Amino acid sequence: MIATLNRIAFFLIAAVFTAKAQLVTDDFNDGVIDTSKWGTSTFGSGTVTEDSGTLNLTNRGRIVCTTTFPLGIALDMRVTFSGAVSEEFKVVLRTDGAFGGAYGETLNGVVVALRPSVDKVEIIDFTAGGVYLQDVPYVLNTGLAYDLRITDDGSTLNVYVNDFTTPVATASTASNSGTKLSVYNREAYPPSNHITNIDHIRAVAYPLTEFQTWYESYHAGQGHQADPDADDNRNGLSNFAEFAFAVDLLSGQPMANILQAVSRNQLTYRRPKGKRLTYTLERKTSALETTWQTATPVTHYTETVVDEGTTELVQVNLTASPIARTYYRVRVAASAAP
Ligand SMILES: [Ca+2]
Ligand SMILES: [Ca+2]
Ligand SMILES: [Ca+2]
Repeated sequence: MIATLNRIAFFLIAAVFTAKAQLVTDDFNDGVIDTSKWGTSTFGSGTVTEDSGTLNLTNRGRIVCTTTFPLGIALDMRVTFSGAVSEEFKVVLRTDGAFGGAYGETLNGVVVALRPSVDKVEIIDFTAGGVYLQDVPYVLNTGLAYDLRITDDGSTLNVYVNDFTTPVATASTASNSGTKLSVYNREAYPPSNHITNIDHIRAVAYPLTEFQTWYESYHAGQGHQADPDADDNRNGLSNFAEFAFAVDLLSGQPMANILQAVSRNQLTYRRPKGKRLTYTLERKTSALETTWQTATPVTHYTETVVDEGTTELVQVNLTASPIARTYYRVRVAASAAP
């Protein structure tokens, strides 16, 4: 991503760095349970396997994510029930991950239960002693894949199944027993095997970040899975960079239209207004230098910001003595907070 001027004066490079937004992601495709992400355990005749591209919980197979989660998370996964119908599948948030009691179930946390045996979706507060917060009818068939989304802002939980616009169940509770996430089958025993196949599991902090919300505005329901480092429209600019430089995600633009050298001594770029983004002008005077230096205001440049409504145009006027080749780039980073 290099833009050059006539009669080479300087090069312009925009570089974007951002932390991965996803707390955990797994597609279970390599046939080996990733122990850096999942702790597994069983009760009774349960098993946990990774096979045929999914994680498979048979009878009371259980997993606990090794990640420490913030209080608010959004969790996506694809769930398919196979084997015997009598099945209760549980996702536990706000838990310490401990199992116990006579049936080896979660000891605490807020549970989202899918129950094909009775065609219900439930939200149960185990921290409060097993209080049913929601208990709604929902047909769950064996052999069909269900896209499950749970959003938890630390107070209100929404459970979506296939449709990410209208929740199937909603409940609020302040209960909080820990920073872990566990997933398990309740059915513990044969004669028939009760199997839940899990795929495409992803968790992100919730509420969504500004970047994810922006992504959602182009792809309804997909903001949770927005990958800042991906290049959806393959124009050489990461999705996050398109957000940070106020580019239309769908149409895209070449780099030269984003960070522009309007003259030998001025470059401009556009950015969205009012976002928690930090822009830093950096420079180096030789392509052989491996490190960039932060440009110093006044000494190296002055800046004029033109208000354009929802965006602003930043005019960077370079004040350093012209050197045949000085390289500039704008680095942008998102603040940790949304
Ligand atoms: Ca794996
Ligand atoms: Ca898979
Ligand atoms: Ca792109």
